[in-house]
Amino acid sequence: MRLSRYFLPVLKENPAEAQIVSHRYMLRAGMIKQASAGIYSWLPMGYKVLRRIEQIVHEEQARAGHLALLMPTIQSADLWRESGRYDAYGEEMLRIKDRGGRDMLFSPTAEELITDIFRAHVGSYKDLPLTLYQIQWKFRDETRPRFGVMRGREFLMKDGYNFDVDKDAALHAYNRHMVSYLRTYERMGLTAIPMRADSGPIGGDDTHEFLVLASTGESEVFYDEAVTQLKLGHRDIDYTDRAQVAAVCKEFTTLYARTDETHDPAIYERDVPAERRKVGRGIEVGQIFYFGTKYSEPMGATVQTASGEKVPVHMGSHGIGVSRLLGAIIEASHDDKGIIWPEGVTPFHCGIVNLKQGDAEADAACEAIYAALTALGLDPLYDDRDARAGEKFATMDLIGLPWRITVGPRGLKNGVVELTSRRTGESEELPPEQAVARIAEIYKGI
Ligand code: P5A
Repeated sequence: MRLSRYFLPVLKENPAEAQIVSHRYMLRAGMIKQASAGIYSWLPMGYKVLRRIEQIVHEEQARAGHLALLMPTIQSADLWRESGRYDAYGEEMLRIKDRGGRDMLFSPTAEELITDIFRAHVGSYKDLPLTLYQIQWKFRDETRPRFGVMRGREFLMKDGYNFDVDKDAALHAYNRHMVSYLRTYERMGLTAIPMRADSGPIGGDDTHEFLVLASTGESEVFYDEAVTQLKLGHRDIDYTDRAQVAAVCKEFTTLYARTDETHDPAIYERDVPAERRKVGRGIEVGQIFYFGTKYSEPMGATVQTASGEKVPVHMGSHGIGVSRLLGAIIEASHDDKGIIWPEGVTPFHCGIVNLKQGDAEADAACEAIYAALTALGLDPLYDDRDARAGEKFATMDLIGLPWRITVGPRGLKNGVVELTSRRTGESEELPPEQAVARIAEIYKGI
């Protein structure tokens, strides 16, 4: 993409309404625009990152054997009356009447709708295990929408639902989600710590939240410092192997890590050596639940077991805050000049800065680098504007592309361009072809 043809409405001034850094940078980098309280339009670069995040979620869900579908945002109140949640959900639910006076709602979550799909089409244990998920907009009329996409009213969620014949199988689904979520967040450059949590209006006793440590997080967290060192890495995990998956979960949940809802000072002091006891704040980027037959029983979603018995199906649900993740990633990865995108989610793989637009040699070198990167399947952003070098650097730093190739007449005289890491600020001079090869190498396998 050429910046002169792109729509990147960068703001020079700090927007007064933004209280935290991710909100400030998302507005300044022209990624989002508020439409009304807690509701945003996604401008091209913001939308691009959102889609990158969605893609990683889809890839990791497919790896775990889960199937994507899409359900409507507007649902009938009748289904929610069957589960008993229509009255229980409260003010957060946006209630709507259609022209016929029927009660409708904008889905804050979709346990009822998925249970209705299940009961209509599945009746035998032979069709299980089954996990269906979607990435779809949700609406929750939060009392205090704030911090931009972090706590929106309309927000994008990945919501998944597992159906299993008994509790053991459903707990394997729970564990499988935990492991696949760990991999999902790691690919986005995040350390998200599973912490035992409260289940709230979704229900059930078994639930973990995934928290990214950040001083601006909304939850207070208590953890063993050693938990921040755990990594899944490139381990090859067989998601159908119950023992293997359970062992990984044990590894990630044995050390103490709790939110203020579940914190137990006595256990904390007993189990964590004093020098490793940490208190901080965290951003909740996901939550998984096992709630058994809470929905299947009242809604009559049953399966026939191998012995011919008809039993309510065992379920859980699992959510990732897809739009919230943009804010969480920026909170975890930025400096005072702007965003620093992890390679896994960056909107463009690298920037190309032409220090002297209009200089025949510099223009030709930039064009050649742009063409070479594009031919390798990479997506560069070429700042081809007729602007001062300082302005170009400031824009690149703000929008946070992890790599920048700087091209100017002086370097070209010696046959070199400059390759700069946004994260470390370190630069290296090398011939243009080598700069291209290095970028290609960096993104191999990401
Ligand atoms: C799990 C999927 C559920 O709703 N039902 C279906 C279960 N879980 S949850 O924890 O309530 O939400 C899942 C994740 O969505 C994000 N989230 C939000 N993101 C932005 N703005 C909001 N107002 C908001 N509310 C929830 C969180 O990341 C949460 O973990």
